[in-house]
Amino acid sequence: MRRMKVELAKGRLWDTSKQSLKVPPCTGYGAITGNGASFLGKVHWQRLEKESAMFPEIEEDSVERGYANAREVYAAYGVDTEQALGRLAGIAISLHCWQGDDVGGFEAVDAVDGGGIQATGNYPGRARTADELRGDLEKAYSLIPGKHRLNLHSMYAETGGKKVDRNALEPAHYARWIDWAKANGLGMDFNQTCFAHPMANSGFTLASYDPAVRQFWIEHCIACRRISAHIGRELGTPCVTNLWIPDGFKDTPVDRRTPRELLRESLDAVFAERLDRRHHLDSIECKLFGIGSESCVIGSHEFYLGYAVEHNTLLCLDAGHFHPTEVISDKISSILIYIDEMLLHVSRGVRWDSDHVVILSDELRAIAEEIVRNGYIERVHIGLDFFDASINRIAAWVTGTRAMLKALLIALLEPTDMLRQLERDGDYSARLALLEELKSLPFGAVWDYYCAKQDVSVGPAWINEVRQYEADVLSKRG
Ligand code: RNT
Ligand code: ZN
Repeated sequence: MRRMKVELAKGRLWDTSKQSLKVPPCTGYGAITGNGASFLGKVHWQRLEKESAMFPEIEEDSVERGYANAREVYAAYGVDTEQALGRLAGIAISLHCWQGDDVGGFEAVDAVDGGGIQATGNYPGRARTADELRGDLEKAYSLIPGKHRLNLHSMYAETGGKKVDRNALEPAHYARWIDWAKANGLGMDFNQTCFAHPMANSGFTLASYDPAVRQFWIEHCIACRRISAHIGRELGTPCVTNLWIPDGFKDTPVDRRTPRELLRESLDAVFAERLDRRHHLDSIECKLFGIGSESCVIGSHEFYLGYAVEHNTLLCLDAGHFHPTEVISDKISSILIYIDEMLLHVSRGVRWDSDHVVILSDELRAIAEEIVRNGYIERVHIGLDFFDASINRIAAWVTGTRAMLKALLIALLEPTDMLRQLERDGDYSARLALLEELKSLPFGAVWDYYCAKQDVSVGPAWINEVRQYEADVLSKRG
């Protein structure tokens, strides 16, 4: 045993004693600072793989002490941390399957492009089969506190090697996913896949001038709605099925009107069949521009907002689908005046890319605040939508989902009534000052305690598990 001081800075582990960390398992003392919380306590060191340091596992008594202190701090603001954690545990995040294989799917079709969905990077270990993807997802879920959902795209059908075109898909093609979801206690959501298919090669699907193309995609969308209703019935929780189409023009179109009228007609055909809302919910997703549709996207925000209001479908807002300085957090309270429920695709736009891994950014916090402050937890379905092929894909899922949960926790720990009162009194100085003070409250200690209670790694120790899984499983994939 020896005494050593460690600090976590910029995601790296430093041994300030300058001693090599290549030591057999031992226990030392460490100070770990980060996220507004600090602990001084025992740190477990495990054997080091590949000469790289293991991230420390924080001992339970340190977590307990940190939490006891945080609980008192929050209580001084009238905030009950236990209640906040209880509410957090009730929020399910829908994890998008497509981060695990770079939006590939497992259909027996020839390689196609189209749709502007492009994951960049070639980090090894992409899931090549549904079984691999399920295994990877299980690993990810095990590192995320709480019970969550799976968001599956229709192109992840399992057809037993048989070519089944998208307009002929049936519930049976998802039987293994459904069984797996049941076994793991996961709810499911679903998506029509109107891209990466020969019938989408023109860049148009439901808004195509070609009636045969439109008909094919209408049939696909209808098939998916029925599959969704089946999934929802089987799992006992409504399956949100989100429709996104890539249709749009690279260069300035002359006619923006006709494709939009065609899209409306197609949607009417897709949604004609009434399905039980206890099992299935329709959602439509807008976009401002995409790769190859820079000048005009047919399914714009205004288009789908109008459609959702008219038909009371869910509206999906993807955080990366607007002007770079435009935020979705500000839209939620306007939209929910007119429709019952919405879906979020929580993502992170970086310049022209709409799909970077979610981090605890100001906008992520603002999204969570809007949901929590306004009492929308029941009305806003939270899904993630990012795909990064340049880093470990499980690390991507876990980082993004943990960030979303942290943002929700911060919002749940806010003394909102106090802030509201200041605002109503017109005391904007105190409102601003208090909002800034709240940023340094020890939410990190509450988060760590939540992770411990939910039986997942506290702090950065989950990265060790991802590395281990990479060594044992991912690195063996061709
Ligand atoms: C595309 C949309 C859409 C997709 C997924 C794969 O810009 O965001 O949600 O990312 O359907
Ligand atoms: Zn999206």
